[in-house]
Amino acid sequence: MSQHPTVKLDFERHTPQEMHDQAEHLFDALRKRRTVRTFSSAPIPMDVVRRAIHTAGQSPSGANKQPWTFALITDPGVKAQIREAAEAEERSFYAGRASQEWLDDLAHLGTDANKPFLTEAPALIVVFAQSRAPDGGKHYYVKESVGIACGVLLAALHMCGLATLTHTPSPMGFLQELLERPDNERAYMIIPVGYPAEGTTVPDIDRKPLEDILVEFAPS
Ligand code: IYR
Repeated sequence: MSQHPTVKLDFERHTPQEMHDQAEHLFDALRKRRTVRTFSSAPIPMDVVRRAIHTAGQSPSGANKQPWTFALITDPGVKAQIREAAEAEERSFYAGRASQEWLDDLAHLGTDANKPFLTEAPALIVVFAQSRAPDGGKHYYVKESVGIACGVLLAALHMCGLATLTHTPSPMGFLQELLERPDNERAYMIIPVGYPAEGTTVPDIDRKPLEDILVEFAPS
């Protein structure tokens, strides 16, 4: 007998038709998710955002340590401070820290050191990764765990009708200081959330076809 407590798995079997329909529905929905860089300042339902964060918190993590903290910022003064510090880092990135190859790879996105979305989006979620537990206990696979939670969060917000952007000014040390996070936390990603501004355009890019991302090993 196992020594650890268990509960019965809550798992629903779907019919093959339901499975197929759901797979198509998710593909169609998620292929439409695009990174948005121009946000309306219109208010968004914050209970939806909090629920999406709670959904992200259901993600798997190393030893179930759940090594994440989500800072939700709607205060215009704090957003302005984040923008100012992020733009300072980005100016040094674009003016020399980035290699020419990196800048060339970014050229088609049209990004630069100006980050108006950090003040225009009604909400910013700063995701922090906890290198250790607050009591000093060990955490495992922190980057993998927090990456999964961010993916779930982006998908949840998108499925709820909210646009997002994954922003990673580098380095992000200023966020730990500005948001007064403890020493075991490091900023992992900033996710501005809102409705796209009227007339928003996005780069005309493709996603790789399945053949380019899948290798199969099936019985012959
Ligand atoms: N952090 C910079 C640069 C940047 C880097 C990558 I990789 C991108 O996909 C997009 C931007 C910025 O936010 O402008």
